Amino acid sequence: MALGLVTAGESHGPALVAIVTGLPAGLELAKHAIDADLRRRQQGYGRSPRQQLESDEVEVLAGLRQGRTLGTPLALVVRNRDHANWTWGMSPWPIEGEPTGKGTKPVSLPRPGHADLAGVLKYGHDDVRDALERASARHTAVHVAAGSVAKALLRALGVDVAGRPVEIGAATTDEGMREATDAARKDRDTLGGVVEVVATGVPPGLGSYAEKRDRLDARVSFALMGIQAVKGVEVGDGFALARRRGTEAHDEIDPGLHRRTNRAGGLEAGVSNGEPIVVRAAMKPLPTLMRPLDSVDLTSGEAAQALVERSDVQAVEALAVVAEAAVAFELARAALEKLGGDSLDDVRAAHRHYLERISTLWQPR
Ligand code: EPS
Repeated sequence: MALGLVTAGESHGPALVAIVTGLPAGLELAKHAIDADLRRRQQGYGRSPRQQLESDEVEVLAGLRQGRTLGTPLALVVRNRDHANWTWGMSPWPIEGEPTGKGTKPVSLPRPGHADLAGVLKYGHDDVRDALERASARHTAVHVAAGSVAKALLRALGVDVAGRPVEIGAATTDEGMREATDAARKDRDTLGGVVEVVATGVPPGLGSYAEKRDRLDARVSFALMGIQAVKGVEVGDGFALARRRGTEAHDEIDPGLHRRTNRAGGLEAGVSNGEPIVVRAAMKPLPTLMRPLDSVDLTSGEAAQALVERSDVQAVEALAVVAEAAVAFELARAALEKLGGDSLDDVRAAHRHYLERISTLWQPR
């Protein structure tokens, strides 16, 4: 069965939920490792006061026994602590009596760049909140939990996946990124940036050139583009390749079948080539602004300023963790397609057998 993921959960609802299907039995998971990834996602210099309210931790409701997967659907939950302030406004069921707490008044001022306007038009909501709650990047928390599980599986195959911010605003050094964040905070503005994810230890031959839906570069790009606020994805040298000549664009093959460069980012023709997989994602500046842009009040139809709310200044460090999770999940899916079995031992045996078969030609560095 293919590795699958479905999630549910609103930003200020009771909890976020993920169900991961298609995991082999016998994979050992550690709660502290998943929680550590959840914490990494919450940290970051530009995060909002919301992060002081949340202290994300995973609960497992199914699919795991004594820390080992059962080969059945794995159900993960991350609770929203902030829900305590929204129990009336975000209650799944109608509550009798006077509205109290947050989220009780309808939102009618859509933010340019958020899902607000499109969501209201598409679903016929009369409260922008009905759209923004699910569109919020809050539910990336549960994607990170699922990605952490995928990373445990990949680790069993010697694959490591790591994400990091490489640009915040236009800054590329740690100090510059901090300064840019401070300057934007002072101006009550927001920033975007670029993150890079590198996967090492990926064997050649994951993915396929046979159909576009099978191409691993397409699948990893899809996984990254599906993350909130991502507006661009690059594989290897990406757009820069378009400006080079062929002799300077490709990666020469040495006698050990390794590459002298890695401009392709470890992916050729949609298939991993044994070099590190290197992908980047570009994030637009966050659309919730303290200095709002022009919009329209949907109740009156009059010109108005967009909704003003607390916001992160930038969440690029968080995106690095979310992007790492997304790439890990897609690589785990591709690895199981090639090496899949009902138990982790089956997967490991298939991995060993495959590496042995190609070993006369190619060996890991
Ligand atoms: C988000 C808005 C902010 C962020 C949130 C994503 O939340 P709030 O509206 O409660 O201030 O903090 O991200 C998280 C809560 C999180 O855990 O990442 C948005 O509109 O996308």
